[in-house]
Parts: sequence; structure tokens; C-alpha cells
Amino acid sequence: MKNVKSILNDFKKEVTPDSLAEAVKKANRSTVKKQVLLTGVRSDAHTWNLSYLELLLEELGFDVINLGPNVPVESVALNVRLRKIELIVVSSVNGHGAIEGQEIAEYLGSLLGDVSLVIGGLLTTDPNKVEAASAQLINSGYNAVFSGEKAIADLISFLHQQQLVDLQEAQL
Ligand code: B12
Repeated sequence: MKNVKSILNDFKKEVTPDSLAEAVKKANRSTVKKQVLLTGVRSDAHTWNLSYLELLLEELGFDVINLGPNVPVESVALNVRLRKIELIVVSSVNGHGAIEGQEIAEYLGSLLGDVSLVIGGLLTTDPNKVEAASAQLINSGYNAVFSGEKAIADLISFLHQQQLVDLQEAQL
């Protein structure tokens, strides 16, 4: 809460076109946030992966709708229909992400439009199958698949490349 003295000080400041433009830009930045839908896959009960990603995405400047674990594909689709989503982040660590992630992409189909769809975590139970599973996920409609130690760093640089995140504005 501002005190009277600081409000009076604001009044005394000279308003220039530049300072006004900067103030409008700041106000827009703080009010209009991109909405991201964060979801687990239907069989996956793990939650800390989702909590981690929720905090990360918030720090990157998104308004995060976290559907939590064990989400049926119908709920993901309903949220895409009802909200103005710009990005869907699917997370799975129980090893079923490759199969159930694909189900999500196939169920969403043309509903996706230009919404970006990404997935990551421990997507298979066999480390030797990660590469093949990633290729299959991309084939089914994902824009990117993230796994291994660099998953989070790769996600951040993907979002930056797609201009979904401005790293100078992010609160990392
Ligand atoms: C805690 C835990 C549990 C807890 C979960 C509590 C909770 N509320 O979440 C309990 C005990 C309930 C549990 C249950 C099970 N678990 Co468990 N669990 C773990 C454990 C020890 C830690 C997971 C964790 O929370 N880590 C902390 C979070 C922050 O990190 P994270 O999950 O790894 O996520 C990171 C990355 O994966 C990545 N990431 C994840 N998603 C995404 C998405 C994107 C887009 C990106 C970029 C990155 C990304 O970023 C995250 C942050 O770095 C792991 C083993 C381990 N050491 O990792 C096993 C593990 C995940 N569980 C496993 C299994 C098998 C199970 C069970 C099936 C066991 C059983 N037979 O019942 C059940 C799951 C049942 C189900 N229906 O899903 C296996 C999965 C095997 C696989 N994938 O090959 C693991 C790997 C253990 C193992 N080595 O076998 N588990």
C-alpha cells in the first residue's frame, strides 16, 4: 500500500511520452499473462514434478492452470475448449508418459490449432526406448519432448525460441 507522501512524489514526476509508454508496457506485462495448461497423464499419480513445473512456469511469467495428476484426456480437452490456452505442458514420471502422452495429442487433434504442446519427464520404463518414444510423440503432434538432465534447460530455451517467454522479464 502506497503512503500519501509517495503518491505526492509520483505526481511531481514529469510525465514524458517515453515514461508514459514505459508505464503502459509495465502495466500490460503485469496484467496480461499467457495461460499454460499443466497436466499429468491419466495413470500417473506423481505430483512433485507438477509442483516443480508450476513454480517454474510462474517464474517464467505464465498464468498456470495445473490440472494435477491422473488427468483423463477429456479434462485436458475441456480446458483447451474453455480457456485461452497458449501452451500445454504434459509431465509424466511413472513410465507411461510415452503411451498416454500420445493419447492426449491424438485426442486433442485439430482442437490444438496453434497451441504449443510439449511433454517431458521419465516417459518410458526402458531408457533405451526414450529416443524412439520421443520420435513417436513428435509424430503424434507434440512440438517438443524433453527428457534427461537437460530437460528443464531445454524447455526454457524452447519457450524462448518460440517467443512464449521473454527471459529478460522472467523472475528466475
Ligand atoms: C516420490 C516418488 C513417489 C511418490 C510420489 C509422491 C508424490 N506426491 O508425488 C509415491 C511413493 C506415491 C510414488 C509412487 C509410485 N512410483 Co514413484 N517415485 C518417486 C521418486 C522417489 C521421486 C519423484 C519425485 O517426486 N521427484 C522430485 C520431482 C521434482 O522431480 P521429478 O519427478 O523427477 O521431475 C523432474 C524431471 O523428471 C523433469 N520433468 C518431469 N516432467 C517434466 C515435463 C517437462 C515438460 C519437462 C521439461 C521436465 C519434466 O523435471 C522435474 C524437475 O527436475 C522417483 C524416483 C526418483 N528418485 O526420481 C520414483 C519413480 C518416479 N516412481 C516410480 C514408480 C514405478 C512408482 C509407482 C508405479 C510404484 C508402484 N509400483 O506403485 C507408483 C506410481 C503409481 C502411479 N499410479 O503413478 C519409478 C518410475 C519408473 C520409470 N519411469 O521408469 C521411479 C523413477 C522410481 C524408480 N527408479 O523405479 N513414487
